[in-house]
Amino acid sequence: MSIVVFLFGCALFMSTLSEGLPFCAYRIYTLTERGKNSKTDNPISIKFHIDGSTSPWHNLDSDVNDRERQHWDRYIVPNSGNGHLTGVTVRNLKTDGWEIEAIYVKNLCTNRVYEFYCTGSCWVDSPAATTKFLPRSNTI
Ligand SMILES: [Ca+2]
Ligand SMILES: [Ca+2]
Repeated sequence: MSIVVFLFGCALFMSTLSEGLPFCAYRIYTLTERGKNSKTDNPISIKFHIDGSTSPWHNLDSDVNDRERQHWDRYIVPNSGNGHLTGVTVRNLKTDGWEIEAIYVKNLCTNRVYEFYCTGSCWVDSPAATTKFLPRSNTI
């Protein structure tokens, strides 16, 4: 192994350590709509659709009051492989509805960003619309 490759590997490892992230996590950004009832304080979970298979559910939880009106929130969840994301499904098992404007998912291993924009109604709440599937809008 050359010294350059070794140093690069060390730098990558240290940057991962300094962010406290596992390798190949997904970083998720969500934007809540601006309407009156768009915010929620309910637990929300997400799963990923990747080349025809689906991941387990992952809780979207942070240490702030997240999912407030017109706010971006940021989460980290384990990576589900490096296949292309074709969609995400969002779940809300309680009655305080959440209206989504957009979700971005960045694969920290590949640096690809997948964008999921809501068109039309984009509410998740129980029991009317416990889950909402968002197909991929774009890939950066
Ligand atoms: Ca909230
Ligand atoms: Ca609400």
